[in-house]
Amino acid sequence: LTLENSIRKALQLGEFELHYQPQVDVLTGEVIGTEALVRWNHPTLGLLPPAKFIPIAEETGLIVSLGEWVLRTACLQHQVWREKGFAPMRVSVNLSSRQFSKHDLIERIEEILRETRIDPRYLELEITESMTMNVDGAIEVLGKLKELGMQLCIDDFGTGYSNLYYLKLFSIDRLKIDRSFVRDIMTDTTDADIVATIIAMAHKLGIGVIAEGVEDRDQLDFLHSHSCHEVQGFYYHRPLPAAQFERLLRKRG
Ligand code: G
Ligand code: G
Ligand code: MN
Ligand code: NA
Repeated sequence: LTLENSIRKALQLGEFELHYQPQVDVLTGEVIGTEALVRWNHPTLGLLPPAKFIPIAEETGLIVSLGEWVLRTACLQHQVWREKGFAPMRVSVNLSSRQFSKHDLIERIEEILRETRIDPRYLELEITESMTMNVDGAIEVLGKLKELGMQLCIDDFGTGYSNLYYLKLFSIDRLKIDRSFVRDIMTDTTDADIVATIIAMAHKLGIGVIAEGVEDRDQLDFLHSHSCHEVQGFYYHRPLPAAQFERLLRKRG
């Protein structure tokens, strides 16, 4: 079986699952959102991280079906948590460039919104800077996604070919500072300056900013002192299976 065919089969057999990494408000300690991250629960190899299968899924185009499964599953999970009485929170889903360039992206997303009945205000799509550069009509697509009522986040911000033009068009809700900058924030003054500048720019533009890859207290203090109040990272929580994420919500009740 080629890896391509195994992925196809895994989709049919329901071997993929989502883990949820909490996003925390530094000021209150509250979980304010969650990023859905796909894993492959492989029958013989165990739980495989995205790096093991996303590249092939991208190359073969299977990422489109996988991405739709991810989006639908995250929306359904959000609805389950709502029904269980938890305060509704933002759920972020990664969009691949292949998905972003599909001509029927908007229709497919509309269908998933209708089907799952999620309030789109709680759904955030994470896109990367390069996606907005490489796709013809990217600004229009972003505009249509906004019209559907969803939030848009630029993932890995600062690592791609930045196109600040789309920030000017107000279609972006949040910048996610790439973890490569956060990692060396305490030892590399350039990284520290870049992070401080991204935060300041987001505040000036009136858009949200979240830091990913926060692993220790010093990084957290730096971000806090520069008024970045949303963080995601191992310092607080790793990505968790849905049941464990739910336990966390209960504990924090
Ligand atoms: O979960 P982990 O930190 O190992 O994720 C590694 C990479 O895989 C990240 O860059 C993340 O954006 C990507 N990834 C995780 N889940 C998805 C998904 O559902 N769709 C896409 N396109 N990428 C994902
Ligand atoms: O590229 P993307 O932003 O979607 O990546 C999310 C990935 O980052 C997930 O695979 C997740 O496991 C990983 N991640 C989340 N928090 C941390 C962290 O604090 N440190 C490191 N090294 N990786 C993290
Ligand atoms: Mn992401
Ligand atoms: Na990222």
